[in-house]
This record gives sequence, C-alpha cells and structure tokens, in this order.
Amino acid sequence: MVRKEALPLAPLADAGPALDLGYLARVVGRVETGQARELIDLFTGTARHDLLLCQRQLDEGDGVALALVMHKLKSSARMVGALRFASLAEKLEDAAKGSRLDAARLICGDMKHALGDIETALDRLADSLSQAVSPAPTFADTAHAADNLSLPQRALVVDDDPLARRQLELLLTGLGIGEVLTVEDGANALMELERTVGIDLLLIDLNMPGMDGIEFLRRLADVGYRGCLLVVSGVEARLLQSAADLARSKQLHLGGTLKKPATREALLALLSVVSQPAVAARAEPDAVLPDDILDGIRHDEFEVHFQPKVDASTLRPVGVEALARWRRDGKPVRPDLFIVAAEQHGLIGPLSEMLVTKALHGGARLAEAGFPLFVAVNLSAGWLTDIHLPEFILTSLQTAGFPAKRLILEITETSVMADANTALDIMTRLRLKGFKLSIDDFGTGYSSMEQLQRFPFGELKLDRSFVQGAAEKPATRAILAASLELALKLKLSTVAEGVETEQDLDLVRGLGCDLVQGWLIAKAMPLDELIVWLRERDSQA
Ligand code: G
Ligand code: G
Ligand code: MN
Repeated sequence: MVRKEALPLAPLADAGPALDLGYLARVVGRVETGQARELIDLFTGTARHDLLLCQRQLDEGDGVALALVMHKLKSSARMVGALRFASLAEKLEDAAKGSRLDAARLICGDMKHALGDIETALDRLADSLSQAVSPAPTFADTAHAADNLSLPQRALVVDDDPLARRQLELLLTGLGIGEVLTVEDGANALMELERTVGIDLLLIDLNMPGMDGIEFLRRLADVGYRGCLLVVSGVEARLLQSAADLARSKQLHLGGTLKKPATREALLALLSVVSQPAVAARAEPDAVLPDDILDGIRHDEFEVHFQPKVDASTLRPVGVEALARWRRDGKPVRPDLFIVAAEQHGLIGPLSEMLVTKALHGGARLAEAGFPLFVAVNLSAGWLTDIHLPEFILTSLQTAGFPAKRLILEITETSVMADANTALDIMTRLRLKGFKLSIDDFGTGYSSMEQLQRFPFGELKLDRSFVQGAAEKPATRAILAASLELALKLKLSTVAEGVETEQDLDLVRGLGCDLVQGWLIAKAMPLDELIVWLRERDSQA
C-alpha cells in the first residue's frame, strides 16, 4: 500500500462530511428548519469560542485543560452532525492527553478550516434543510409510540452546555412533554425545584462546573426529590456506574443513563420503561409541614433507635449509632425527609436538642445495663452553624450522666465543606471538649486530603454505596481501598456502613476496616430491644 502524505488543506476527507443533516435528525428528531439552524448556530458559536481557548491553552502548554475542552467539543459536534469536526476534536483530545502539543497545534489549524466548511455548508444548505431534517421513516413509528406513553408533564434539564440544553429541550418537547425547563447548573436546578411544583422528570449531566453531578445527586436526595431521574452524560461507564449506585442508595428513582448525544430513540426507550404503570404509580410521600414537626415534638412522637457498630474482626459491639424515628398517625416518616424539612423550616435546633437528649439518656441506660458503649449521634449541617451547640451538648451530657469521651458526633462530608470556616470553628471547640468527631457518608462529597487534614476528625465512615456489592465491582472496590488507605494516613479509625452480606463483611475486613455497621449485624432498634440483643450476644460469646 502506498502511504500518502496528508495535505494540510484537504485534511481527513474520509473522516466524515462537514455537516451530516441525517445525523442531526437522528439526534434531535423532528425539528423545524429554523430549529436545526439554531442548533448548528449555537454549535458554531461555541466552537469558535473554544478554538480561541484552544489557542491560548496551546500557548500556555496546558494539555489537561485542552483535553477537557476538546472532549466536550467533540460531543457537541456529534450532536449537530459535524462529523469531520468531531473526529478532529477527538484527535486533538488524544494529542493533548499525550502531551503531543505540536501535533495538537496542527490539528487545531485543521479544525479552523473544518469550522469554516461547516458554515459554508450551512449557508448552502439552508434551503434544502427542511427536506433533510424531515422525519425518517422510523420516526413515524416512534412518534406513535410516544402517544401511548403517560409522559411527565414537566421536565427539567440540567446541563452547562447550551447546545445540549437546547437539544434536550427540543427532543422532550417533540415527544409531547408539556413544559421543559432548562438550567445550567446544580444550584439553579435546586432553586427551580423549590420554585416550580410538579417537575417529575429530571435530566442531568454529571460533568458540570461548580456543584458536580455526584454532589447534585446527594443534594437532590436531601430535598426529597421523588420524580424520575435520567443521567445524560459523556463520562465513562465506571463513573456512570458509581453515580447509579449512589442514586439508588439514596432512594432516588433513577430511570437510567443515556450516553451523549442522547438520541430520540434512546430517550424514548428509557421513558417507556419508566412510565410503566408500576413505576408511575409509586406513591409520593406526603410533604412534611413545620406544624407537623412542632406537633410531633409537643406530643413526644419522636424516638431514637440504636444500630450497633461492631469490631470487624471479633464482631464484638463497640458502640451504637442513634437514629431518629418518627411515626405520624401510625405511619413511619423517613428520617431524611423530616430532618430536611426541619432544616428548611428552622426547626432543626429544637428537634436535634430533643433527639440528642434522648440518645444520651439511652447511652446512660446502656451503661447501667452493663454495656458502656460509644454513642454516635448525627449532627445536621443546619445545626452546625449554631454557636451554642458545644455548650448545649456539654450540658446535656451532664444532665444525662454520660461521659464526653464516649460521645461521637457524626458529621456528613458535604455539610462540613459547605461552610468550612464556621464548621471548623465549631468542630474544633467540640473536639476540645473531648468529643470524637466522625466524618459520615465518606466518598459521596468532594473533600480533598488537604481539607480533611484541617478538621479534627477521629473516625471516617465509608458510605454504603461504596461498601455494598464492592466485591464484584472493581471501581467501587478501588475507591473503598483508597479511602481506607487515606484514613490510615490521617490516623482515623474506620467504619464501613451498610454491610448487608457476608461478602461485604469479608471484603471490608480484608481491606483492614476497624468497625462495621449494617443489616448483617443488626438494624437500628429501640433501646430495650438493643439490651436484649446485647445480652444474647454476650451469652453466645
Ligand atoms: O435512619 P436512616 O435510618 O433512614 O436515616 C436516614 C438519614 O437520616 C441518615 O443520613 C441519618 O444520618 C439521618 N438521621 C437519622 N437520625 C438523625 C438525627 O437524629 N439527626 C440528624 N441530623 N440526622 C439523622
Ligand atoms: O447517613 P447515615 O450514615 O447517618 O445513616 C445511616 C443510614 O443507613 C440509616 O438510614 C440506616 O437505617 C441505614 N442503614 C444502616 N445499615 C444499613 C444496611 O445494612 N443497609 C441499608 N440499605 N441501609 C442501612
Ligand atoms: Mn450517620
């Protein structure tokens, strides 16, 4: 075979056409000419901007940032059918990743030409566009399929890329969803969810600046979002898998994941699964109202249950975690829901005070029964800003007759980092008073090692999404192992949460975790039951 030298001005003719409108039609579905133009214009605008950025990054030699920009640009280009441009972006991404910046510079030049070609093609094709983008035969079928679905009335799209936002908006509207809202990041999405009722479909990108997709999933669970969730992302399969695990462990209703660019067919397939009667009929929990909480406090409806934490190798009970329980009109209310409601309505102070008091009295009674165990209580982020907190806890300890050195305060990773300075101040004072601080749900937030080192933690609790089934999932297992190693370096003791099977137990034991907690050992139970459980265990030992 004769190897030809590529000519700089006629690059990669085999890499696909400048603009493939059939491809665009597959991705966006039935759109009007004006809408197709708008999408392509949005794309060329972004691309022009990104190529300038590319030039700057090349001058600065910043290959990492360059690879990221190209990664996004590649998927935008594919979305509008700019296939040759997409393939160049991919090559440039590879070159940037391999620090081959000279090659990258050449490709960047090619991309400028390719962008010019797209603009020319667009002008030339403006008239014939309506034909090219008119529905392909299969669209008639899928449009019919959409008619039979009970689709959500209102959807929200969260994506930092304007092109992806507009594409999904067109797709969803085309499927017959009444109102499609779009926002550019997680913070705005949370605001929109609070402001607008009846959003029952959420499409999110994982890779966003500011609050990333994983953090957003957490916050979404905190506000008790009960609608359907679709992850639309260009990220790798492993990360998608972890996001899915996290969503499930937080009781979010994850309908599925779509790889970017999402096509009409893929979206429709997912929606037909999630709109099955069984899924659609899933009950919405009643909203928790501030008056209900006040009423519950007044009538002493809140209880504290205790879940054992045991030594990973001997399985001997070492401590308990106090978990709030509330039955309203005979029905249990999920603690995450009422805790969040209490935070939102400024009632977390009185509620927490009552729960901590009960937990400490429980701890004192355990000691009287012959079980001087550690007691861990969860500190809500909303309460962590109260400067009277350390004094309140000290007084409660004295009243209950429970020693400070056996109290552990569990604080979630996310709440600590949200207002790190205030939290650091309060936590240092708590630590000085002799309480042990534990970082809860570790792995679901975004703390760096450096940040962690600033906080006076003594214990690290691994989130159950990284424990459950980790034996079969190499990526999850790697996160688990790395977290345990980090804990060792920072001299923190470790607790694995959510140990449900012997397999989970063997794994965390093998990785050197100190304590375990989970349904395999015991669920949270009322104090009297716990005492019976502890006695039985003692007699078996
Ligand atoms: O108990 P699970 O049993 O469902 O608890 C759900 C969530 O509610 C957990 O994240 C837990 O940290 C939180 N939670 C449970 N009890 C309390 C409590 O007394 N105070 C606070 N702030 N959070 C609690
Ligand atoms: O978020 P935090 O770690 O504070 O809360 C612990 C939560 O985990 C509580 O909701 C508790 O009921 C739950 N939990 C405890 N053990 C298990 C377990 O083995 N499996 C599952 N799915 N949940 C558990
Ligand atoms: Mn906890």
